[in-house]
Amino acid sequence: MSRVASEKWRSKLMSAEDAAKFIKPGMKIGVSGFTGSGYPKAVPEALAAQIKAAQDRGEEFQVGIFTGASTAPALDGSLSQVNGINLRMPYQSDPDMRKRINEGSAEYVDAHLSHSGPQVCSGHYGKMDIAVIELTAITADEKLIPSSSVGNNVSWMEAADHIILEVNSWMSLGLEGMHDIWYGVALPPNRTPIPLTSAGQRIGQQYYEIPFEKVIAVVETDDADRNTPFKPLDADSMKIAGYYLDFLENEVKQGRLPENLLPLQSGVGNIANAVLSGLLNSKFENLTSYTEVIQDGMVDLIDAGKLVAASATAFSLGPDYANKMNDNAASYSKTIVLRQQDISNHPEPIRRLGVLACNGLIEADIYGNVNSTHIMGSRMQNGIGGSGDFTRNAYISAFVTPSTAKNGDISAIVPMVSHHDHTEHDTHVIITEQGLADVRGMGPARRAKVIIENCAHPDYKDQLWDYYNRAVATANSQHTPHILREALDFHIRFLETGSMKA
Ligand code: 0RQ
Repeated sequence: MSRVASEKWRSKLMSAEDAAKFIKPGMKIGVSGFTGSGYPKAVPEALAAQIKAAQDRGEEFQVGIFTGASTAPALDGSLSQVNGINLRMPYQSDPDMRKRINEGSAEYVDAHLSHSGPQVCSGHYGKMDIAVIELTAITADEKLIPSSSVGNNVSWMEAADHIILEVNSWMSLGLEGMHDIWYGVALPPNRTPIPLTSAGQRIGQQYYEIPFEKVIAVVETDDADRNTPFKPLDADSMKIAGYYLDFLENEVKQGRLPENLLPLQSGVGNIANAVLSGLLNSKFENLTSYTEVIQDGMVDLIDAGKLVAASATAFSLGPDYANKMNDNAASYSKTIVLRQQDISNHPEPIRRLGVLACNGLIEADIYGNVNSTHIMGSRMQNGIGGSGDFTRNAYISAFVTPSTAKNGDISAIVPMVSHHDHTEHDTHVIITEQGLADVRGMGPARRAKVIIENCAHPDYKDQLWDYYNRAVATANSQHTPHILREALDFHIRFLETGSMKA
């Protein structure tokens, strides 16, 4: 049976190829999709084919692509392969997209995820032309059921002149009821408080409200989300997770955290997943989470009855877990709430709830400044994503990373980060497989000592101590000792010799 049950909405049905014809060169397109879930599966590929055909005729054809966060080969991949994107925001992790960004053929605006929707709605990027949004179903009584991510969909549908809907029958009908769409978000000066006082609370409605007259096409699809399997847990990830869990246990023991902790935010990647699996075997009960994505480890925690409320904006599941979610979505929706990203990542609830943030990094410096986005100061990896939203506003903000990269030739702890995403003010705890640095309540001198001693790899400790001690000994030594002429020597050495080792 068709997922577009309403006769009225069926009148807009057409092929992806015909729908993509509405998209013209230079348009700005707001697309659904967040960490590989809930992105449109057919129109972007049809658009990529039309761009390629136009280019073959010698015509220029590029568009601006605005998403929730990262998408999939069918979207970022297909459009970047034909060099069809001239502007991209706010987050990506696709190899082809990354290549276009770094070669300069696509302009990339690496925005905080919580800012991205409101910035577009308030016109920072000019007019948005078309929103392309995936749904689970349109019911006979015209209910529009969101799919596996909410992301910026509400903002895009509000900002865009026209809307194309993809209705994907791969999505479980059990998702109905999992979403919490709050139409109270407004731009200043009309903003009101977000009435959220617990992670699992529902403040809105289950369905989107979309003005029928704005919809120019409805396309039917039947295609799985991108389901990238997590790598099996390695020894270092498990060590890092172990340090973090010991830290949390001690915070409870010291009376600084309640026994069921505070809502957890867990960044992307394997270490974050190792933390979640560590929680599974821990003594913590009645946990909650207020985060961006529902990962495999959270599903296990829900199954074990340990995670009692989970708020996010999207799924980011491996293939087995995506199937499990599809089979049991109705039951999981008792625990999981999917919200729009300007609520899931909003500083106000994050600060109010006292979220415990745990995010990955590329490099941290001896004072706690963090680079999450750039390799060797220049090359964009993914983007800041939600890491800034959470770390700036968390109750306790932890960063996790292996102490080295590239087979040990790069130290993740450096004298000065080559790009700044999170400042020392936002870093409370840094953890590597070497150990944990709890730098709360410490000034720069103590921070440097704890970070070098507890987190740096033994191959780099002497080099870091040497830098620090000489910085302290310079005539210029003040609050945060640096030798500016040498602060990036680790990076320069890697670029020149292929290793940061002296
Ligand atoms: O390169 O792919 O060429 O092998 O960077 O590194 O170790 O696979 O790390 O997947 O955990 O990602 C910060 C990028 C870490 C991620 C970052 C190289 C390394 C590899 C990736 P290859 P890993 P992870 C809220 C949170 C921003 C968004 C965010 C990220 C590649 O966590 O995108 O936090 N964060 N959202 O070899 C040179 C170094 C390096 C390095 C790693 N120091 N120098 N290269 N690499 N360290 C989201 C939610 O709430 C879900």
